[in-house]
Amino acid sequence: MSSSLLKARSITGFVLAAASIVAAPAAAAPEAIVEPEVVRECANGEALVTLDGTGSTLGAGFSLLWTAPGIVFDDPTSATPTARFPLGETPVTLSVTETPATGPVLTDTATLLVIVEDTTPPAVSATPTPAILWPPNHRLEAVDVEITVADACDPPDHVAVELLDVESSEPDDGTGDGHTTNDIQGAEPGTDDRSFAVRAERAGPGRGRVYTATYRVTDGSGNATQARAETLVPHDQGGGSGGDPDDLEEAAQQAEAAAARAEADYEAAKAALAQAKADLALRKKIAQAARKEAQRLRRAANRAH
Ligand SMILES: [Ca+2]
Ligand SMILES: [Ca+2]
Ligand SMILES: [Ca+2]
Repeated sequence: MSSSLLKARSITGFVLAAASIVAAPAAAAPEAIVEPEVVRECANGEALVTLDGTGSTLGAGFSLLWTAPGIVFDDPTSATPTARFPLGETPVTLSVTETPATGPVLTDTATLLVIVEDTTPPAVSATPTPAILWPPNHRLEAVDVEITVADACDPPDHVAVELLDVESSEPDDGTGDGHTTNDIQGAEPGTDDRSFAVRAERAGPGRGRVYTATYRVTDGSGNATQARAETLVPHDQGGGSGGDPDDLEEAAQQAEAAAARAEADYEAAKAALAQAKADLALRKKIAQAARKEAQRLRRAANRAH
């Protein structure tokens, strides 16, 4: 007995569970055969998919019909129809029907799943305005970040943008940067925050400061890309002239701080030296006292003999 005869069949609207009831000969029974799953990568929200029913019973007296919810096939009666399938899973049914000249109409059906998936993360660029802050006058300056997203599957408004953090390459209040704090303000990590403020300053002895805003952009299928927007506060304007008043002020502050540290070091060394001298004098006194005591004991011993 052919395995196909064990399948449930629909005969002019009645479903029969037992093949033995079907009167048609095994060789003539229709068979619907398809691959159980078809997986395609998404492009612009969908995939163009050509299905394959050529393994089914074909020929004179047999007809095919493909159906799927919301899907329009180019030719639903073809053995190899083509249709656009949306992102996600769509069940498809192939019915193969035999219409003999005489006798009952026999139908066999097979189902498959068309899976359109997005496995590609979005391409992202993050561009800050301004990208360079000058002069380094310690003022807070607004930074706006433009995020451009291109995803193979999702439209730009279907991706999620999240600010992860804004970081400075220098300490908030480091050496030679003007004694200010809260150099990054108005940034809300965890939200789609594309504007914040950063302080236009950098350490005088450094090589310039970089503020880096890091974003994570996630498409509708959970594929994520990180992008960085960097705003630079250069050490100088590249001429190396050193004539910028702010540079001079920074250099003066730096020199003052260095002088203060040297003075403190000197005082500490002097104190340590004084302590060492005092220790030395004390040890000398103890040694002298010990020597005197030793002499006294020796004289006392001589007298006793
Ligand atoms: Ca994608
Ligand atoms: Ca600061
Ligand atoms: Ca903000």
